[in-house]
Amino acid sequence: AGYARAEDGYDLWLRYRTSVSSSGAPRVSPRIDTRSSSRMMVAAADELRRALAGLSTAQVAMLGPIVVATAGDPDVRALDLPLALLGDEGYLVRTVTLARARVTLVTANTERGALYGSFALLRHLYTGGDPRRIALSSAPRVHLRILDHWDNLDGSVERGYAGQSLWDWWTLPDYRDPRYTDYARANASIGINGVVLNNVNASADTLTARYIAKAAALADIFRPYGIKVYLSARFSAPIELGGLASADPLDPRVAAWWRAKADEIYRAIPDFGGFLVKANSEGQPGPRDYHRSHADGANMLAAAVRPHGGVIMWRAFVYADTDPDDRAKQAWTEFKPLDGQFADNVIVQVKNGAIDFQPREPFHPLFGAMPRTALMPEFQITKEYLGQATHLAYLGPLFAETLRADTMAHGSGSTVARIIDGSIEHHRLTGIAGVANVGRDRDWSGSTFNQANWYAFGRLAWDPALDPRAIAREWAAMTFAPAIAKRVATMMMPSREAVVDYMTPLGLAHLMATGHHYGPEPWVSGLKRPEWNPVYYHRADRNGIGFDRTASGSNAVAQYAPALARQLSNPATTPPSELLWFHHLRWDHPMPSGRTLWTELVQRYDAGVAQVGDMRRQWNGLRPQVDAERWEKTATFLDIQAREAAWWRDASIAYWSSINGLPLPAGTRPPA
Ligand code: GCW
Repeated sequence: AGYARAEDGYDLWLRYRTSVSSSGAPRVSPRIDTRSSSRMMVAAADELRRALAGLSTAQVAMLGPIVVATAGDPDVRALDLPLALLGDEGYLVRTVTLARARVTLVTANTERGALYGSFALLRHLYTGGDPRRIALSSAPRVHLRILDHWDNLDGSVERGYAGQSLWDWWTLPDYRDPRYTDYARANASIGINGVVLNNVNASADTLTARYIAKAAALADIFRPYGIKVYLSARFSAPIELGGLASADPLDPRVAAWWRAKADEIYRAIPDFGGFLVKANSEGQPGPRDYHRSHADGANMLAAAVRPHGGVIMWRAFVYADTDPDDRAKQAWTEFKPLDGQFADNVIVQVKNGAIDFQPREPFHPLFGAMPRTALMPEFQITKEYLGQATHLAYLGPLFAETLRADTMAHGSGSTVARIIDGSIEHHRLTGIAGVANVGRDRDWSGSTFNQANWYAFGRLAWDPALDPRAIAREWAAMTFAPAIAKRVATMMMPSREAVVDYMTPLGLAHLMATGHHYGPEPWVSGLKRPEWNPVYYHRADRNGIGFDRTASGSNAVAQYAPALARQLSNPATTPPSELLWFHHLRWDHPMPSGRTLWTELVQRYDAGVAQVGDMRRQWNGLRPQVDAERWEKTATFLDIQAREAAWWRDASIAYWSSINGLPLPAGTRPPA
């Protein structure tokens, strides 16, 4: 006994301590009765035991014995609880009287629901909830809640900023790093039930027997935590691995190769989830290489996994060299005509916005536009365009903004959330994906606050209606301590808007440096393809700035429902936050604030920089309540962010003024 554990962030939000100084050392053993010895129920019991060791003796006494039992248990049946609406993943946790004793009951229709209920109980207790009167109940609104890893077989991670891939392909399948289990615990705690192991820019080797065995080992570790494994499939694998002359989806030999491949995978992984496919985008092979449609390609694969209950997640991120007048229009142009043509075990995966995971994008026009096709949104948890490893940007508000956006496609109130959870279009298959920000760093995500984005993604995938501030508080209570949760959440909430402001305010987008996307390069103009250049996106000249996507320009607004398209066609009825995404306006365009566009733009950059200074000060105030190791790292990262926010502002303003020749608005500090 008696050495201080390093606070290196490894435990994520599963620290199980009620304050920063409490030790988590076992004090009393609560009674835990799981009534089943399945691997899943053993996992639940282990978690409860581990976690309850962090509570005080008094708290454990108030909780009473914990009973984890499914609906079929005679004791549970006798209580006649409202379990019908919980489906096969929901849970109910209640203080009840069983055989004359007060107990905390965790119940559900399935063991998986009971596992989620166990984590919900722990969340309740470690966010300051009362152990005596517990009444929790929830069921997920979305079925497939998936993390997409962009992990390569050589251990690198595309757009990963938290170290090498978690998967050690060299030592798998034999060595089962305990870390894989901790990863599964973290995911199960927030309801994630699927993991795509490899990059969408996929190597065909993933589908060889060697790698299938490795994937099977991971699937086996994840199974007790309710997590299925999926693989990204390279569309041309029948050529590379099968020696066929083509990968034409309508060629029966190609279909037969995929059927045999699926059979082989399911022999090793009986509950394999299915394939994720990036086709005909950024140079990836696909059905268009054979003049077939995306539906032809997806349906051929869907037929291969169908006998086993698998699904195909087919990406709509098509970004091809087809001389686009507006890159934002490509996905809709290619996919909208295919509505109704996809098999019912295909779900089309659509990025939250039409370009590419920018700090802010209007919601993707495909949501609401394909009522006869199951669609799942794809968010990026890793912050490719939002300061990568170091900048603090809490993405809860970004995810929620898309989910709450009103497509108006089926009347007002047809939000993206209600499209994708099936409540409007009645799809059986529903899903939501996030590109993981997890790697081999001790703290998994590269920084403590990046962990919050993994957490928030999982919580919003479970229930897209959750409030991002409440999620931030929950996370902060478990990650630090309930006593400071509110202050930490207050610091987190404006952080994403700060990034928008100092990088790409008022609807600007894609002004990041070429290739790595870190830092400002709005001036780049010489790259081969027009839409590789930032100048393509901002279109600034002496007179004005912004991308005209109305009828006088690319008319991308016409891809939205008519009522919304009308609003977005007029600058006066376009939200200022999306103004320059949809409109090219004069520098002296009057803004609702009364300022000119130029003055407002400069003011936004300043506001972003100021907000970072604010966060830094708030973090100083939290120093006494946070352990030294996590406090120092965050403080240093905030210093980096403060410096780079100013870099973004100064570089951007200097560039814009070199174009418009306008003086800096009064009250602005000139770039240092
Ligand atoms: O965001 C862009 C990234 C690519 C990525 C691509 C995609 C996996 O810059 O690195 O490739 O999108 O989503 O397919």
